[in-house]
Amino acid sequence: MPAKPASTFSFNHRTKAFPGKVGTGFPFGNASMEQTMSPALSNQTKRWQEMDAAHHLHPFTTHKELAAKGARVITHAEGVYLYDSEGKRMLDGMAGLWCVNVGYGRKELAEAGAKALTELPYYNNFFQTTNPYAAELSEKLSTLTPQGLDRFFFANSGSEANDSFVKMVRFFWNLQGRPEKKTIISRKQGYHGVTMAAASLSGIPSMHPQADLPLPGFAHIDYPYWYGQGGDSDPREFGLKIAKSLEDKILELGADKVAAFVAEPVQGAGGLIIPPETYWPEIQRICKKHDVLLHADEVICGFGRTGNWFGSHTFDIAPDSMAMAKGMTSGYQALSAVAVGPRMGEVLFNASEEWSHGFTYSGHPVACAVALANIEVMETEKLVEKCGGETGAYFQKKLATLQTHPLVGETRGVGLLGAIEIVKDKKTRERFDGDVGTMCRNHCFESGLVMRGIGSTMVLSPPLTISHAELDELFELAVKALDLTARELGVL
Ligand code: PXG
Repeated sequence: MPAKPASTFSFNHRTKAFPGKVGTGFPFGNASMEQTMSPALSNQTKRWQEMDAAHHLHPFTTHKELAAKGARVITHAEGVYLYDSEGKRMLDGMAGLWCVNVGYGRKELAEAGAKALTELPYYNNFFQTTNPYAAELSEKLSTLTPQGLDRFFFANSGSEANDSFVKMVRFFWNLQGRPEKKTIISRKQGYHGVTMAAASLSGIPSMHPQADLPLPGFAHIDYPYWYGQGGDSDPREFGLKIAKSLEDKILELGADKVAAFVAEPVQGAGGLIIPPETYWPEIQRICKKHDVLLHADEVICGFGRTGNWFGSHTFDIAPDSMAMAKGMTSGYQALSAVAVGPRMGEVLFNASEEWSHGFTYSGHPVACAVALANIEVMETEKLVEKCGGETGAYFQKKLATLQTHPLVGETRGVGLLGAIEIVKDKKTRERFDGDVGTMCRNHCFESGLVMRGIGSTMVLSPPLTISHAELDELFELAVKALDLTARELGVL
């Protein structure tokens, strides 16, 4: 029997039969928000689409395809709803890109940003200078992070935070007189960003060949995807088996050559992979045993998403360092940070040589002011407690009801993260040929819901402010989209 999951997670396994063909596991294949160019579009929309098609290179997009269809133009947003230039309303089941934790249209954040823009629109933190917002934010963050992670380096994106970590950990081992301890191990299907080092950390195969990545000094191991790869095994045993691949890799490379292990508490863009409960304790044991630093990528899990301030709290992880971004400002400003614990922190703070790294906008006053206001809203409205309590529980209860749908093989989730596995055969876990995630995602859009397709896994990550009534609407729309997908596949 599958192990009983910890109370905060839901693994609604329908079967543990051997899987058939699993999904492509390719998360970005269906990232674009395509729509059919319709002659009924307003002139203004058409004009924006033309400008965009002529001049705008989009992230993770096949531009020929986008130009033929025309981009959806999102013009405004309020609460959990997005509005496009044609006036269509969509419930944003993804909180933007897993980031708008306090919902759209929050005046508190806008006002804090406007105040900082008026008082100190910019000054840098180089040359022995700071600003009140960066100082206050770093102190505030130290009260929220796991024990000991009390020092912060600020950057502007998750990619930059992880890139900065790579440089930091190299510097750390150099200062320790261990310049050979440099290889960083991360996981297949991990997503850590797109800069050269962050993309090298990422384990999504399509992200490497175009830029001749990964760089030397990066290695990837298996990831704990029980539903897709665990077959008939007990999830607990599967968790241990996959954790062991870290030890195997460390021994293969030599522990004296391995600097750190980098992983998301829950893999997000790689398919919302929630590890079995045996996984994280074993990973931590292995890191300690071989003196390998543990870096938690909290870019999605941080700021309440899993029901605690950080995923490390939810999964009882004690990392040496963390990356955070997204929910830090609820996406209202571009801001990220690397948090470091005492081991790295003491060495970096006491180094007699200069830390030769930093961005023009590190600790930007406006971004830090917005982050402070964002955290205040989260605290005042008890959003983390709600995500770990009633809102999260209601979301997980509704998510679990989708298991009875003919297309759904498994649902799983934690806090306000949810995944729905679309399968052809619930017993064998065989997948449909073709991109059913995109098919379902398109039905979601048409029905007025933003839900993300990753291979044949649909994922949800709504704002933490979502109400029960809005969750009812979200799941009604999800069922509608699943029904339309089933019909298109000839199942219903
Ligand atoms: N780490 C994690 C865990 C992420 O999810 C990054 C780092 C990089 O952050 P920036 O700010 O550099 O993008 C991310 C970003 C998707 C999707 O479609 C997910 C991300 C970014 C874009 C798309 O799921 N995550």
